[in-house]
Amino acid sequence: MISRRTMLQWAAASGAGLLVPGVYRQGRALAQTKSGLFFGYKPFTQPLFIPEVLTPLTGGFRLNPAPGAYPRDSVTSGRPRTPTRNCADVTHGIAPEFGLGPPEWNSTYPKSGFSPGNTHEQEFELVTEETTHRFVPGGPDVPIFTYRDGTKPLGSGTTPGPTVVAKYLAPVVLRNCNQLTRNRSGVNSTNHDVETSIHLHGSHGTAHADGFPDFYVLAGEGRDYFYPNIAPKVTDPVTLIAPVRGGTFDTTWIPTTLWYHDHAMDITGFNVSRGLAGFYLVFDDRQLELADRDVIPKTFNSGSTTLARDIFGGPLDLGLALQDQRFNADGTLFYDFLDHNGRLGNVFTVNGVVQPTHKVEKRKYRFRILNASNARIYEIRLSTRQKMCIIGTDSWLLPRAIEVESFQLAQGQRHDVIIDFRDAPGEVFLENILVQTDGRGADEVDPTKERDQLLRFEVGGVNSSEPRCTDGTVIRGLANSDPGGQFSFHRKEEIVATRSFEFDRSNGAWMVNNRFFNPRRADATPVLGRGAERWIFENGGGGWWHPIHVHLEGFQIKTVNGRPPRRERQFNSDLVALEGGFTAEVFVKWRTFTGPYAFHCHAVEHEDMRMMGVNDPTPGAGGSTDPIVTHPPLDGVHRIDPNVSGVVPDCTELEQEQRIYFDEVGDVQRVEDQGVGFPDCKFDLKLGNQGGKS
Ligand SMILES: [Cu+2]
Repeated sequence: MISRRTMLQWAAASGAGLLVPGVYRQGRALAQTKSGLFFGYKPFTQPLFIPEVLTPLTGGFRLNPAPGAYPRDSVTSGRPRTPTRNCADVTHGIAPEFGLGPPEWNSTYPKSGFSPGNTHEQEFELVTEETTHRFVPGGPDVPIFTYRDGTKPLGSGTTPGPTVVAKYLAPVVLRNCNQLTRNRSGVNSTNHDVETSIHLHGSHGTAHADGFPDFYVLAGEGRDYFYPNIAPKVTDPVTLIAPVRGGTFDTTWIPTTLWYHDHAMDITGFNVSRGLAGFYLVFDDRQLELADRDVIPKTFNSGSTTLARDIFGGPLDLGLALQDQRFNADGTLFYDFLDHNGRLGNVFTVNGVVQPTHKVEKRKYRFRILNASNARIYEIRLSTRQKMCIIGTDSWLLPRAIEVESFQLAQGQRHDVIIDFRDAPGEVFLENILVQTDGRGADEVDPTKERDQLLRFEVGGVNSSEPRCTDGTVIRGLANSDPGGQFSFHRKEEIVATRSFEFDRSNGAWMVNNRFFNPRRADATPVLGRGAERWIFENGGGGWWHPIHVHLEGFQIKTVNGRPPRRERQFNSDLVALEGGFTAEVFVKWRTFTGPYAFHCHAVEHEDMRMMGVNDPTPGAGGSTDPIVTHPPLDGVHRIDPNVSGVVPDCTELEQEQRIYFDEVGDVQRVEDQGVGFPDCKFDLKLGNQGGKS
């Protein structure tokens, strides 16, 4: 496997410098010059790439074997059969929540009765593969990692990957096949097996399908990701308890703008910077209604949900994934596994294209703007200083739109923005005015000079007469004051627990509450469905920025350094940017699904170097035999429950052969001993004591 650890081991063994060919090169990295020249490229002369919408499998359900019906070695052992390096051997299984009959955790499902088990409504196939990509015309063909629509030909993967368009309350199964194998034919820049794990960032989904860092899709194998596309359960206002089964959903948290990206332990930074990211959009009745009223743009009169794909992910609803890349002199992508501070690029791309241009008409567009960079933070504005109308923050719609001249995006954050090109001049640039010189964090907003122009809009046509999006335009609506409003705040009276997490540097690596990440140790075990919690994130300082992201549930930011955050960050977020020395207080509820889930710094090299914790919400046993209810927490005493995680029971030889796990005690001690990283930590430690720390 290719991993940060392997790199550290090799570097230590060779006295540094021995690194994987094609991945790390020495020498001066190529930069975008002032005049924009990059392999002779004149900026803003190539079109913006718009990912295609991922094709649902048609004609009923075509995944073979069917989700949940995998070949087993024996019925009694329940173990998946020995993998054959064939993707159809879906050895990583599916979430246990998938097969529970008509899923009571979704009381309004099934809607159509479409599936034999009423378990899901759509199937997708997504292949992870390496291919080449031209960042600029006439430039070299550069090996990148891509996601490919499984119904499309080999080698047609893209970055960003295909956009998933899903419907609220319509569960889907996405089968991912990881073709990043060592001996793959075709493009093979690493000559290594590359393990992956897909995180659906901002989703409220099962732990098995959440991209937990070592719930891998091993090279050559597959994994079924079950996405229920629900909102969390409503907490009863009197008992403060959300039911594990049945119940209704908290419409405040209906998901909207998600993105999927790699989350594999140790190598997320490598995998994401190399291309493994895509958009995942969820639509609901509210958004269809907003489209009907032209609050959000549409290409056709929606009227019916069958036209949803003309609205969402279509030409008026564009995902923009912002990245900063670094290239070697030969044009290949530069990645330094020994840089744990943060990979900062010097060439800007939008959807994998260096400084593209996009033709727009004088009308409204919806943009889902995503910071997909590893270390860079952006302050985004339009060159015209025209205001942008924010209708969503991270995964969720705002109750009412907020107009701003600029907004900040830390790594992983999104804003769902309406930009109206009416009255715009013929040329408008999307630009970044935040100055940043290294992985430590942003320096300052500089509105006057050295602006980074990311994307050029070429504006044409005649002014439309659509209604304008303005400050206060009702979007999700406030439950207590807007007719049909769906948004409400977590209340102080609901708080049942407070937890604090300090994010600190330690000998060049990164810690949470003075501990390195261990996937087999829970750092929080909140009781599922019970009230709300106050989580306090403290940045230990040193000037390092740590954008903190939690999985499973979004939170509501109450204060940053004792003050309310920016207006557009006062509602729902899944990430809070902590500048050096900053402290943030957020309210969060843990509902519906048991863990484990990660929470971590989204400066991806920090995350890879272990600035991550495990949150393992548990409903507690309570005498129930329900596999969901009886799941014991990952509290450092209990081992991970295979019924919940979908991993193989008792860490069997299969998993040992694949070297997924490592000894908890051995690993943590070695990390601490070594100071930086884990050069002596091997994957082939004896595994008998896994999870047995007391
Ligand atoms: Cu960090």
